[in-house]
Amino acid sequence: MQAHTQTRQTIVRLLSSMASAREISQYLKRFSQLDAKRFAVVKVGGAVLRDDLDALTSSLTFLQQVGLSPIVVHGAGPQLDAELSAAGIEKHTINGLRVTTPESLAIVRRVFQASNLALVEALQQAGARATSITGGVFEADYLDRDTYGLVGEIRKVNLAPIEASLQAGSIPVIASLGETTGGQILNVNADFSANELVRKLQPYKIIFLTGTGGLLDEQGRVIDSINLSTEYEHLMAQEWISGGMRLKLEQIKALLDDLPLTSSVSITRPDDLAKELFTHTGSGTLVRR
Ligand code: X2W
Repeated sequence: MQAHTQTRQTIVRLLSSMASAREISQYLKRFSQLDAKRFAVVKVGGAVLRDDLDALTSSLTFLQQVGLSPIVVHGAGPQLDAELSAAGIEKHTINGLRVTTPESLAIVRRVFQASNLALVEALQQAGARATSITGGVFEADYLDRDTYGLVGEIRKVNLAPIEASLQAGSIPVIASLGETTGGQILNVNADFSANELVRKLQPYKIIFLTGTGGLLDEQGRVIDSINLSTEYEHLMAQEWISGGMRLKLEQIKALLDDLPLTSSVSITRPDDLAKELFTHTGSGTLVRR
């Protein structure tokens, strides 16, 4: 208990360099009052696992040290590209989704498991408690078997493994694999998994960790904040908005439409996670409606 208090004090001191202690304390208090499973869902892309594991691990460990366990859902896109290519399997995507054959699914499962364990082990080595969850959460159906093969669309989210992990004071680290009621494992896009988990949990913060650190404007600078109710139409009408960003904004809007007004989406880089959560200025792009 004392160690916990000391950690909190150290953190408040450390963060004071970027914001007032009062500001940070207000956020800590607000987050601590939430039901543990409604604090934050953090989506981690495979590129972040590959390129920024240290910063990711420190940021997540820090949150646990202040008594806040985020729920982590991760992808493994670049890792899958590399392993499938090494096995001589050519990449084929339709609408950004990987067409998945029985042969590639075996690799997809193995790579998801390895990526999941790499994060869990890094967290444990940093002194955090983390639980590996590679199944049992996402009940899925074939999205469109003829087009995509063994790719899933989530039908139901089972919270039991997540709740057990949080109750044990451990960060749930969830791989984006689905399973049909018949027991067939399916490959699921990690943004879709994160979104469905968020719809079920209705968390206060939804954080997408990326290498870019936010949504970028015409000059390639991170956009601080977007208020969807006043800016969405205007932004979507801009020529400079890339296809990827357009898609991301559409998904975020659809997601926020299903959440309470108090929920917000942040896109930031792992190193800036604490700053985004505990300061008024934040770090990446904050999206509200
Ligand atoms: C994705 C799952 C991994 C993923 C794939 O096979 O690449 C489908 O496309 P990132 O790193 O978050 O992009 N699944 C069906 O989404 O990883």
